[in-house]
Amino acid sequence: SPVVIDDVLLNGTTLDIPAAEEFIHQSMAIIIEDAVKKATDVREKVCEWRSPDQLKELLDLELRDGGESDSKILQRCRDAIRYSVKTTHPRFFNQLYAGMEPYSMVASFIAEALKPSLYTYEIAPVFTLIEDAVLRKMMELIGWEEGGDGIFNAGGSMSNMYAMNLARYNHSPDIKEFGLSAAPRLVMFTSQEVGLISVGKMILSALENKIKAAKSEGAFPFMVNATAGTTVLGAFDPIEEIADICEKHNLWLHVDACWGGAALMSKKHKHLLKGIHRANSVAWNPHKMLMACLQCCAFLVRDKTSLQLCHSSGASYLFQQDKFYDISYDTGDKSLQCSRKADAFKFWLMWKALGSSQLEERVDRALAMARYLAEEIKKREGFRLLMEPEFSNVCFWYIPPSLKNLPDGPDHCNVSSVILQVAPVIKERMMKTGSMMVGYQPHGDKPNFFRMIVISPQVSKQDMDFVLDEIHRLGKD
Ligand code: ABU
Repeated sequence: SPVVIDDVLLNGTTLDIPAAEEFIHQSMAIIIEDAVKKATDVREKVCEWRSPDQLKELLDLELRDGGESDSKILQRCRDAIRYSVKTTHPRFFNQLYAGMEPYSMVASFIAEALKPSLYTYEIAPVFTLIEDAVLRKMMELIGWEEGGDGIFNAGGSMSNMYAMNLARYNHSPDIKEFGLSAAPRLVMFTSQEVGLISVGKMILSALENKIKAAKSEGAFPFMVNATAGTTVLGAFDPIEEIADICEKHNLWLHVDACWGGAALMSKKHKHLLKGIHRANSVAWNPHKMLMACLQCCAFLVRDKTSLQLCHSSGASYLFQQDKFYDISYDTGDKSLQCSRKADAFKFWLMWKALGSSQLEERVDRALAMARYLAEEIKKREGFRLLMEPEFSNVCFWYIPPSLKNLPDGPDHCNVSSVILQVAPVIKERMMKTGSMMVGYQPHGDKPNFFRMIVISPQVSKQDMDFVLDEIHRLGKD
């Protein structure tokens, strides 16, 4: 039958620029008022808590055949902001990120408006060069004098997966062509904080013993993951000594510095990562302590060719070899993703605006604030510090007056198991009043404790005092 094409569909629709402009202006006004000014105002709530069922009803989530008016859509924008957690609020201490970073936010907006994808230079010339410049500067801070390679990607776990891929490829390159059947039984080692073969906080003798034991069982150790700033305790593995062991046994050393990498900006605190220049690869997330907008995650590798060799598949629809420009700038063939956002731009623009000196101050300030909080905890009745903070994670129990005479528990953290119930109850109360957000968790043999993460320079010691007063207020009955 003859092909029939509806002529109306061939006319195209013109974007109504004045209407789009008006809509964008109005939504920007809402963003500035509600998602920037109100969201960072200490007098406002950190969250307006609703249960999933209440929220489903409030948001009217169903997608229908007909579209809605702009005024209705603007109301939907207001509602989305209203019921979201304000992670930029000065009383948000729940995650490994916090605080408002206006330069980075503007960079996000620009990147979203332009919709680049960083697989080829032809699609993202500016952002490709910016990514390259940011990666080079990060490598300089790590101490790789000869440079290296790297890629911004979709998250710290993704960076760690990149590291495992590269380490595995380095050990058994045939894997790329023949799959896992081409590999012997490979074993990697990491600290207890992140599971797998447990060696505590990377106890060096235990690490070496476990490597030898794995070899004697016929397995092939290929990688050690050292952590610089663990998620819960903020602990740092001894990288220099681990590097010695890795060199001795010819193992790939990856440093997960997603959280602690920020200390490299600080003359005072960079000793925490002593030896990181000996790592084969590093994961470092500037969206954490350095406050770039989410997400902003760099994977860096000392060897200049591994990323390309391990991942390249040479898709001919993107990476034509006969292009008219220098195709070494087509970074997508090194990546596991295809589309990739201009995340480095969010870091670059704020770095340009603040300079390294203000980033350094940001780190120093956060660690000083964490130290202040830890000292306050030691002074206050009912509060008990879990350990001296190494970084800006401050972990502690609160023991309400009603429980203070309970006998100590059998574990060495010296708290009764009744304490397990305290943090979840206080957390529920803080969420429902919206006064602040602080995380809690059990960890190993330690029952539920609070984990305060101090990041933003927009918080003061008054905010630290408020947190302790508020925990006491919410938990004292
Ligand atoms: N990448 C782990 C972050 C988890 C947290 O914010 O606690």
